[in-house]
Amino acid sequence: MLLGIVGLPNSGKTTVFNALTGAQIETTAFSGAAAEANVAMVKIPDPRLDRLTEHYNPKKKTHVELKVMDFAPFQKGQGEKGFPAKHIGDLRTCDALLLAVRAFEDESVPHPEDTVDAARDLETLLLELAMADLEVIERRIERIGDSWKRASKEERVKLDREKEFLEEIAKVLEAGEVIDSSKLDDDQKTMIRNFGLLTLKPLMAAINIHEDDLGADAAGKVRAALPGADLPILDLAGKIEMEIAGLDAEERAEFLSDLGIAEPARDRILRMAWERLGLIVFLTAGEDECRAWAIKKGDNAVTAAGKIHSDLARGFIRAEVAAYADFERHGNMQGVKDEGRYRLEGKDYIVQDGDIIQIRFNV
Ligand SMILES: Nc1nc2c(ncn2[C@@H]2O[C@H](COP(=O)(O)OP(=O)(O)OP(=O)(O)O)[C@@H](O)[C@H]2O)c(=O)[nH]1
Ligand SMILES: [Mg+2]
Repeated sequence: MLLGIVGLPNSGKTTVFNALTGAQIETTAFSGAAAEANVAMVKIPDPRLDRLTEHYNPKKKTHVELKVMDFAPFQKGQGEKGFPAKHIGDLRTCDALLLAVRAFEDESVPHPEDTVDAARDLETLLLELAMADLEVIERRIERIGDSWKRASKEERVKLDREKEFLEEIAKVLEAGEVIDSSKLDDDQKTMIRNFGLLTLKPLMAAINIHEDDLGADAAGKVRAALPGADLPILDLAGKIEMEIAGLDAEERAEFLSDLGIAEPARDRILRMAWERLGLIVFLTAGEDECRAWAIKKGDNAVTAAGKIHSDLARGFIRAEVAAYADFERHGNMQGVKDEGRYRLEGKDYIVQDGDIIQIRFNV
């Protein structure tokens, strides 16, 4: 899973990236459009995995990992061109985007619009994404025109249908609106699957506030100012959160309570991303390895098996399943079995968040 951080120059993208990943990339007031994208892996914290690891004492403990990329800034009003060409490919492969928006006042940090207005900037950013998508759609429409001339009668029918659909989408984007993917049929989804459209990705916004504004509900204000924007919004004091991310656990707890921050932004952002991506976690546990795995909500046992190894999906017989809550209540697996709650499930079983799974297979 790849989460991309995008935003206008000096909005605090790298600051948020550091807060999220614990990296210590330099942040500067000189927005450098030529900068390389920063990349880091984040281990998703999971108390259930910790508990299983304590119990089984395995050789290896493996968290679910999220890859995070901090991109160079969007330049306003330029669509794809406003974005370094070498990054656009990576940006289009992101599974979700975190839009970093500046709300902190600081005279030493220039703002491309000279004034700080988080709602305005978020709106700008959403428009930039739509413009970048529009370019992709228009390029494709042009190419359809070229192919049409050389196409057979049958192919033309197909191309016409595609063109008609893309023109519809272009209209939506031109109006600055978001494509509602829930209204697309499978055929339409297939047509645009490979475009990596930014506005179709799960989007989230992180409003970067000054620490003095903690508790002033900056996110709520942005939400109220943009009633049409359909994305989760949270706020964080980026600069402080970046410092917090560099502390060890004990110092961190103390620091957080001094500031009255209930939960580090890193955890809040990860949870938001998690929900937005529609992911759940299942666990495997044993003396070799305890591991957390991510799958989509609604995936079945065979898909889960395939995550672990393709052989397990191919030769799938049954999944042995225990709910984590049952394991926790008993403190061991034997208790779960004695209670008759250790289950055998078939291929169609829909995996639940926190399931501890062992696959029986035969290849
Ligand atoms: N006061 C204050 N300054 C911040 C905060 N977040 C970021 N800054 C400052 O704003 C400047 C830009 O921060 P970055 O995180 O580098 O912003 P960016 O969006 O990555 O910038 P570019 O990638 O260059 O566009 C730096 O000088 C930061 O110290 C904040 O929450 N409060
Ligand atoms: Mg940066």
